Amino acid sequence: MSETNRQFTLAARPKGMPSESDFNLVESPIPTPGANQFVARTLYLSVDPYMRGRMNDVKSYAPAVQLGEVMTGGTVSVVTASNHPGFQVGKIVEGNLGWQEYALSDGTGMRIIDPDLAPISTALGVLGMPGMTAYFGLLEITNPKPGETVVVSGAAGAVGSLVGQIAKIKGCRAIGIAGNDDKVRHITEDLGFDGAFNYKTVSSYHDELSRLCPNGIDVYFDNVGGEITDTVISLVNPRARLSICGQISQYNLEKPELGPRWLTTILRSQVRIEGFLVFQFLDQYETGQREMAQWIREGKLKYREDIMEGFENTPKAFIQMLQGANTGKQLVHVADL
Ligand code: NAP
Ligand code: FER
Repeated sequence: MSETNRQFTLAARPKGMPSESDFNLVESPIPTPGANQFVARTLYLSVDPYMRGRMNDVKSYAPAVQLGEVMTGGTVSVVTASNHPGFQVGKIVEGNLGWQEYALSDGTGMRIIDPDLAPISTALGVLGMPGMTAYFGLLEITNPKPGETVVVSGAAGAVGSLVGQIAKIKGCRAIGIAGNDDKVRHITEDLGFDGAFNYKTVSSYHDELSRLCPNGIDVYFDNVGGEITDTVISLVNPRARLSICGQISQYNLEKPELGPRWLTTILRSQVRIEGFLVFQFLDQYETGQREMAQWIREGKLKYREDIMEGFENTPKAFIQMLQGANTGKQLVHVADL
């Protein structure tokens, strides 16, 4: 075991797409726990689109990461030293301990994971924040009915790949939009989506969506925003429901993009658009996790993890995820148990 802790701190606030120089790799002593504290060693780190927002100096649902501060992020870790009665040495814990190899915690926001129930990495993916986003963002926000057509953008990613499969479980027709041909093949052939297209190579979003959704669009799960979403909205059925989960096409823009005015369509078609933050469903996570785990056991729900090896590659994993290199949930493997 190394004697020093390594951490990634925020070095600069990016303009546009982040670069590796926006992060500093710093070394510090491994912390020692005080009263009612424990130290945990990171095993897996999650890199997520929301982290791009935390790098900006703007107030949102959570405070920005300050320059020089350790980057925020979800982790699965093992307790290595403890003065906390609830978190004994050897326990596997999930929480937000940030981009570092060792972290000090008083247990706030941490939960103990049972490694016998599922691979521990799933606590950051299908049975963690992205999984709950797909589950509640689809089922609670849009209430999809059998026979309806559900379109999801960002369809091969951590959230989107689950949304399409949950739609299928509910008896819907699932159509995905993703950024390369392998992703399109994966979601249709491996995950059972009814159709999909590569938004980077088609000549018309409108023509592809019309072809794949002959009965129109009843539900849209939006991970990306921008022109893809504008086009979906032009094709929605009366009483369609739109779940606004993410707008990743906008996160790295230096100037806000202007789009068409579609509120008349929304009015005439009596469409409901609702944004959500997964944390609003925190008190229902257990239900979601139980049902998702059951679907996995029954073979109805598949998940993929894209794992980058080595703590030092965390910024690279993050940037590549923003650029679309991942299929399924992007993780960083930091250490073995
Ligand atoms: P992810 O989909 O696994 O990874 C991000 C993906 O976004 C990339 O793989 C890339 O795939 C796609 N992308 C990047 N730039 C794009 C662009 N300009 N246009 C279209 N697609 C682009 O990430 P995730 O964790 O599952 O998150 C998906 C979305 O959900 C994000 O917008 C995120 O912010 C949001 N989210 C929201 C909540 C909430 O509480 N509301 C919680 C979790 C996540 P392609 O190859 O397809 O381009
Ligand atoms: C996310 C994207 C955006 C997310 C949260 C937000 C939890 C919230 C943004 C804001 O409050 O500005 O992926 O995940």
